[in-house]
Amino acid sequence: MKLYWAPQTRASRAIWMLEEAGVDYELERVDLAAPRGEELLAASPMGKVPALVDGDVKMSESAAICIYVADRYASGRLAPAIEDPLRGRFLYWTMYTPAVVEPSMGEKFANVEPNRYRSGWGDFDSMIETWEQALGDQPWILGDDFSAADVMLGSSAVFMRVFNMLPDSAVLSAYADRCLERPGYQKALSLND
Ligand SMILES: N[C@@H](CCC(=O)N[C@@H](CS)C(=O)NCC(=O)O)C(=O)O
Repeated sequence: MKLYWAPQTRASRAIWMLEEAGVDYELERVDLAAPRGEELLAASPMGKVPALVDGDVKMSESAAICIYVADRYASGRLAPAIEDPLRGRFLYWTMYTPAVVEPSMGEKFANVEPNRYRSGWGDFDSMIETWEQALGDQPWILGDDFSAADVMLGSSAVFMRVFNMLPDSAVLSAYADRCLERPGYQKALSLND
């Protein structure tokens, strides 16, 4: 399995995910300033990272990669099985990052006036409030068990902290700390240096 990555990008999520799954993988570093090769473009027609090639599987989008790796290599461990009632919550929260967290963060960062009723992602404040309420006092978004959904959400919480966008929230701050304690995330972050 080959992961196309570049330091300081969303590819860290995919590396963290592969580490959690405990699978063997090879990293192919991408120079984001250079033209992309054929294999990367087959996995990611926009030439973005992360992109994954696993035999005949060629794919991109960090959330999709997390779900794929969890289902294919750690089902029941990092993703509830299809028939598990927690599956719906798992999918919802894995997709929360690209569908809600990132667009509302982008809007806030760019100082765009939000409209929580018109936008599919609501707005930054309702995004945070919904996330905090869902976590409550449980360690992970599905409860006691860490899952691929936490890779997506945890990396977003840490990213927000780095950009001083993480609000004064004890719940999200403790969550970011818990994520940072995971060896797989530490391994992924160490590649950024
Ligand atoms: N929605 C995608 C976003 C991927 C993305 O934007 N990747 C950036 C790095 S964080 C990239 O490859 N940028 C280089 C480019 O667009 O040329 C995901 O979550 O994987």
